[in-house]
Amino acid sequence: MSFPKNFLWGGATAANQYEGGYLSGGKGLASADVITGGDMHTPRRIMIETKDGTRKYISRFADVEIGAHAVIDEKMYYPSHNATDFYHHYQEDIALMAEMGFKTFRMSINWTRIFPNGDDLTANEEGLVFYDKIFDECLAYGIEPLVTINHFDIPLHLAHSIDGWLDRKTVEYFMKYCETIFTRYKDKVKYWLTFNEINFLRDFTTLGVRNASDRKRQEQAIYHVLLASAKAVKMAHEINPDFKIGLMIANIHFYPETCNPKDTLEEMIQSRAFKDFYYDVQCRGYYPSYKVKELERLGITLEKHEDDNQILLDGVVDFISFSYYNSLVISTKENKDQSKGNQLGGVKNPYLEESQWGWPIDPIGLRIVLNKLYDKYQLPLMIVENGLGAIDKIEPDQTIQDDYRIEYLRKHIEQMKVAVEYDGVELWGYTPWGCIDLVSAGTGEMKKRYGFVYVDMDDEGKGSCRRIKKKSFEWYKKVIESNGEDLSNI
Ligand code: BGP
Repeated sequence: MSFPKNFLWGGATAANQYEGGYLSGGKGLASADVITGGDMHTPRRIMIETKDGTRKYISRFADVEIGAHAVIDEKMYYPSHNATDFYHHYQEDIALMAEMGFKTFRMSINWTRIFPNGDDLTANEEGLVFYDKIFDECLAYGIEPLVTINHFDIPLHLAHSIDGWLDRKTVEYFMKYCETIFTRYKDKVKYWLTFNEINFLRDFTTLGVRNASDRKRQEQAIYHVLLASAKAVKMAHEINPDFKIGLMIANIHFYPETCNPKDTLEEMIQSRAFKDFYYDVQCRGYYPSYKVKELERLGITLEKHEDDNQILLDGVVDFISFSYYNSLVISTKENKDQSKGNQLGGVKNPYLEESQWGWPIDPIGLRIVLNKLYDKYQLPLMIVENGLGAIDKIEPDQTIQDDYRIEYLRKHIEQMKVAVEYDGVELWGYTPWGCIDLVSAGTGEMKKRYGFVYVDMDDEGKGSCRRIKKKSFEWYKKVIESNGEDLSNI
């Protein structure tokens, strides 16, 4: 058998794309609640009110003007507000996960459900009770919760009042949030991830920073996030030594376009900037030399406290988790045919097929990623996002024949298997993205679906929210039942 007996098969979600109930139970507004829907051709936007009272929409979230506030435009649809309503469907959804045989369920806690403004003196009990119910429901089925502490948002009040992560006070507010949830769920949750795709945090909606395209502001905010992540690791271990706490990075694999050394060098530079830096800090506990040199060249001196270096060292993670959807090609030549991908694009790869959203499909890339990470850091790994965003069609007999999704997942699991069985990589688990349909982060669409379970909801937020099992539901159930041995289609 290739996968270990206790392999964590499951699925993954995020509060702002799945939960809804955006103001229910005392929840406060988060940055994710002010982002409109969009589609493949229309970017998601936020309405801002500038200091002189002018209101306008912007789509480059790193360019929110200093002093501006995000506001809600009542005429617009905001996907996070109801999302696919896990808030009211959690029992039904967790029962469906249990039916598939899930061993784990990756979900995130909404920071603003616990601290509605971020800087509140006391936690919101109603929010804490909500997650108590979710974890109890999971545990009753023997499903281990895998909790992302922060998934792509920040309390809006912190963004408006102190520019979010730019201000070191946010580290302390975040620590209070961590302490609250670590203590409260000490006996219910064992596996934690600090920040979702920490290498994608760089604008107003994720960092809460206005004018985040200013490198100094961006680097300082990221420094605070990394510090907070390290402090969270240390605190978690103090509260419960059995906690396992991991990092989470968007692992887009980069290939140099040719064997021209210039392409390989460029690939190395871009890999470092995009992801290696974040792995290095969180796995080794210090800023790597190439980053130190880069900051020096940019003339950026980070504001630090005396014991910060020790904090980073003390906060190295227990395991690595990452998302993997696609690879990209890096070239030094300009004007090449472009491909899309998870938030980033690259040069078209002639060897790969692409999804309906233009993301290259590369299962072998996943084996390469698993090996590279394990070789370099020698830490256990978890794949906490992977999957195919596709348009699903309900047939007249109410079935959904998503063979394309089965095919995508099957090919990726095959490569995981080789990495474990043949290469000896230590892999703890696999949680495909959006196991129950949810809103797309990139486009805000509903029609870009990833799930094993269809949710009746459209791009304007209309629908009954009824859950329908897709063909992949039965297939994944069989995969889990056979612990990854039987991957054949049904
Ligand atoms: C990752 C995010 C998820 C998720 C996924 C799929 O970057 O962590 O939140 O949404 O990408 O991307 P999309 O929703 O844009 O298809």
